[in-house]
This record gives sequence, structure tokens and C-alpha cells, in this order.
Amino acid sequence: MDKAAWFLQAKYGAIIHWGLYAIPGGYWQGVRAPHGGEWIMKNHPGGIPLEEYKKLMEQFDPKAFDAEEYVRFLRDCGFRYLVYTAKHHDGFAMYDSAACDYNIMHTPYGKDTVLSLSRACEKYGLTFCLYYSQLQDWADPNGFGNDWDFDASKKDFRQYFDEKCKPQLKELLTNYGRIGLVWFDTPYEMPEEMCRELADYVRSFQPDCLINGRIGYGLGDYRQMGDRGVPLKAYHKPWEVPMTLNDTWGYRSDDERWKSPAQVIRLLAEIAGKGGNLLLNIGPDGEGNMPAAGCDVLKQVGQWLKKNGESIYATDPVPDFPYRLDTDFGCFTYSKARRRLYMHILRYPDVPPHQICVVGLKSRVGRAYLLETGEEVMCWQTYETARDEHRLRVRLPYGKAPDALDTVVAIELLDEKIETQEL
Ligand code: H79
Repeated sequence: MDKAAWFLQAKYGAIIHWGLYAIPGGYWQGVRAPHGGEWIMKNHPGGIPLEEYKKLMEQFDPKAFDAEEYVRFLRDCGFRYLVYTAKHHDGFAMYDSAACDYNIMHTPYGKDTVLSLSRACEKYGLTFCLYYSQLQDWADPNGFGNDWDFDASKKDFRQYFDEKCKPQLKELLTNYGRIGLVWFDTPYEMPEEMCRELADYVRSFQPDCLINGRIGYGLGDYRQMGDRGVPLKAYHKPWEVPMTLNDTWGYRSDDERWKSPAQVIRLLAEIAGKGGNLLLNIGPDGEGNMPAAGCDVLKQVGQWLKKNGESIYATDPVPDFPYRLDTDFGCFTYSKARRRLYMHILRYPDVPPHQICVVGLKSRVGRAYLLETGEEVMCWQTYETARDEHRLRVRLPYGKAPDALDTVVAIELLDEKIETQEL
């Protein structure tokens, strides 16, 4: 089986950004650092000296963190895999690392969170994956990025690569069972030979472990879109969009800009329709609490997925048909194996007849029904000779939207192959 098969089917992954930066939560000695909370060490004016930042270790004792509870929650919300920040740019390892002392075992908390999360994922059936910052490391004199504590002209990246990056990856790939994928980030100007060496190194321990596109030079097993970057068109190879649930990755005490459940569902449907995965972030605070308002959004998306998951999981990209819509109803997802097209009605037509007309589908359609209830929906096709248009009309239930977030209409296709019209 193709080693990316699980990834293609998963469609919805969670990423947890958690590290020492969760304690200051965006503010250092009363000064607000802009942008993502996980960048505070570098974004604080002038940079926080490593010796100062390190003192956060003494405060790291997240009483509310419970790996099993986290993962059970994520599973109930519909996530199929979890990516966890084993080491972010700040260089602090959230696991028991023999390769570098700067790790979670030397905090009052003193337990390995990669271990507990990996076990919980195994228990609850999520694929466990790791984020590892391979180039930036603000705690290592030879790592990239910290030029306020260390002289940039004296950096020997090869030394960092051989003495920290590779040994830590070896630990991560040998001590925690199966790793679904390694999520690298910001390769910047890392030379191609080293990227290649790193990819080979990962595969030498776990040949089936996927590597994301941010290894660089197209050496990954799937394409990583930009942070929060949704492509305009379908892409027919494996890909993923990393997305924040508010505006930060690592916890920020002042960030309440949560996406609504409707926004997340729209992203899920749009991304699945284009053949990709949504990797959605949540950043727990320094006590290990996942922000309640964010959890609430995830829960509501999860409830929608329980009823409509068939329209998301294990779907295929919708063939590029330049359908023209007489209403801006939403988008499609599609399953080849199930021979179904799913119409995601994100904006319910508010005037009777509650009808949607889609142009460009040539395949013959059979029955159509609401995915949540099975209730049949009237739908018919016409070919308008004068305009050379294949039209599909769907008549929705009268009144308000059956699902205020996204009413899904499943449309059965009679032909094995879906065919669309060039417009
Ligand atoms: O882990 C999350 C980010 O911390 C990481 N990728 C996601 C998944 C990331 N690292 N770098 N970047 C994203 C892009 C960096 C943008 C920058 Fe900036 C612009 C760095 C300096 C200027 C944003 C603004 C960060 C600091 C200021």
C-alpha cells in the first residue's frame, strides 16, 4: 500500500504547539511581543537572552496537562492525526533527550510529553506525528536564528546538525513507536545535500514515516502549503494546509480571534474538495489548559463531522470542473469509491424555491439526499442546447437550513467516471 494512504484518507489533523513560550503567553516583563506566541524569544525587542529564557524551565509545571484527555478530546472532535512540537525554534525539547539537556525532564514537571502523547494516540487511534525545527534553534550556538546571544559569523551549522539535530531525530524516531510523519519547518538556506541527508536519515529509521514538504527541495512526501495558505485549485498529490484556530500557534493570552465553527467547516470542505488535509492548531497555556473558547469551536466542528464525516474523510479531489453557480452556495467534495458528489451548502438559498443550479456536470446523477438524515432531495438534470450547458438543479427543503453550519447533500452518480464540461 502507498505509504501516504493513511494521510490521504485522514483529511483532518491537529497540531499542538506547546513549549516554554506558553508560560509568558505573548508578554515578556509586561512588554507585548507581536506575532505568534512561540516566537517570543526572538520577537521581544532585542531578543530574550537565552539565560533569561531558560529560567522559564523552573516555572514549567503544567498541572492541567493530561495526554489521554487531550487525545481523547481530539479524537472526539474528529481529528485523525496529531502533530506535536517535540522541539520548536526556541530549541527546548518537550521530551527526554539524551542528546541535549535543555529539555522537559529538567523542569518541575519532569515528564516526557512525547511519550505520553504517543501512547495516548496509540490508545485512541490517532496517528502520532512530530514537529521538529531542523534549522532554527535559538538555544544552540550553532543553530540558526539566535544572533543576540551568539555570534552569527562563528556559527558552524554542520556541528549543530551532527550533534543535536540528527541525534534528537534518532531518539524521536526510535523511542516512541511508529511516527506517522515528521513535520519540518523553515529550511531557509539549508543546503540541498544536507536536506537530502536528513530525509535519508529519517527514512533509515522509519521508511514509512512521511516527511513534509518543508524538508526543502521537493524532497518531502507531500506538499506543504504556506502557513494558512489555501490553494485556489485542486492539487492531485498529497498536501496539507497548516492553519491557526485563532491568530497564533503558541499560546497567547490576548488572542481571542477564534475562527467560528462555520469557518473551520468551510475550510475543511474547501480543502478536502481540492484534495488536501487541514492541519488545525491549538496552543495550550503554561498550565496545560487548552483554551476553552478554542475547544468549544473544535467540539462543534466535531459534532458536525459525526453526522457529515462521510463527505470529508477519504474523499478525492473534485475534478476541475469550472462549474458556474447561480448562487454562491458553497463547494463540493467527492468520493470516487462511493461514486458520490457532496454538495456543501454553506449559504442556504433564503428565498423559495430553495434551489441551486450547477452548470458543468456531465455525469448522470441518480438519487440525492441530505447526508445527516437521509431525507430525499429533488434533483434533476437538463441540457440546454442553445447555451450548450449541462445543468443540475437541486431543490432543498423548504424553510431554514437543516444544518446551520453546512447542510450536505449527497448526490449519487450513475457513471463510474465523473465527467465534467469544459466551459
Ligand atoms: O510553527 C509555526 C511558526 O512558528 C512557524 N511555522 C508555523 C507552523 C514559522 N516559523 N517561521 N515562520 C513561521 C515564518 C516566519 C515569519 C517571520 Fe516573523 C517574519 C519571521 C520574522 C519575520 C513572524 C513575524 C514571526 C516573527 C515576526
